[in-house]
Amino acid sequence: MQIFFDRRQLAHAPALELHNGGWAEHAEKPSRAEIVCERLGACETVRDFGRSPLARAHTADYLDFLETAHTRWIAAGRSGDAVGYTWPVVRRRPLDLDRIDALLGRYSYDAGTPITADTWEAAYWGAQTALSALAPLLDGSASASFALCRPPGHHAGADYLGGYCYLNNAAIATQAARDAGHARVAILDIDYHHGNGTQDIFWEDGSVFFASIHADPSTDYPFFWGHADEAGDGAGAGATLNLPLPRGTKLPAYLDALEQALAAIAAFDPSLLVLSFGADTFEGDPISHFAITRADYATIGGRIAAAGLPTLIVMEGGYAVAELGDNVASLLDGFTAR
Ligand code: OKP
Ligand code: ZN
Repeated sequence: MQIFFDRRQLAHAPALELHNGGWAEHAEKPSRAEIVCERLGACETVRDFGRSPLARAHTADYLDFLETAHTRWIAAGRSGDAVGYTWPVVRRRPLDLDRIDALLGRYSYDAGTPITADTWEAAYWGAQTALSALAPLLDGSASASFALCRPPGHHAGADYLGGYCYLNNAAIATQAARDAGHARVAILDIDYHHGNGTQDIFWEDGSVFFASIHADPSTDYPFFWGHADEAGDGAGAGATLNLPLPRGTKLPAYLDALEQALAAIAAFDPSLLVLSFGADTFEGDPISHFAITRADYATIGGRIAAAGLPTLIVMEGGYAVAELGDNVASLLDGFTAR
């Protein structure tokens, strides 16, 4: 399997996140990607597809905000990472505000996702990593590839960041595949957390099927999205499938959900699968509560490969850094062995 990685993604290193009422060391560390890269060995060079494929999944004003936010933060006399503190919830309307704190509130939904001086650079190359890994699938020279993306993307919507995510790598690649002629693309999100940003981007899009297996949002982040009754709207009605599972879930119940997701994807009959892969379902993950083992990832990878679709695997979460390389290798080995 071809593996794509770009070291410019490592520059993003937020110091702290607001966690259970205090500022804690940020869980989404550069070493996550470094350790996976070391474990997997040689990586393909990432190409620059420019800004236009990003603007197919995100709004132009959001991209401008993300690119300039930290500069504006410094210009406002601040230091360190930029984080919002006021979010427009009640009777929101499209006010044209200039103050950086207002913009942070407008373009984000949580306080766990700081913007550093290097966030744009890292996120930009994360998106290019996904697009580069998609390329061999589009020209038919490969049937599967792995985009080692960081920071993750699946919580980022068309015009907002959140959940450690800034640019939605999987959504950008999915839309690029649509634009390259794939009539129907399926996204399977197996990160521990619901991929609310991806779901939102394709909510009314009947040409993209979004299936997600994740921790029940009644108990886990992101709380407000990922409930079983969320199924899409308009032309996308029925093209979203949410399979929330309880804390403590082990492989057998997980595989039942996976079979359900894969059956729905098969019925949708896509020509490409994008797998949003978070290894935070791991039993030893510090911020999550499933009980998937390293060996289980090979089983899961094999089962997904059996769907027989050209597959772009995009890295999302996974915070047990010491075990992350082995867990990712296990899923990729299980996928290719099939
Ligand atoms: C990103 B991905 C407070 C808890 C917020 C955010 C989890 C984001 C996970 N700091 N947790 O889906 O792995
Ligand atoms: Zn996650």
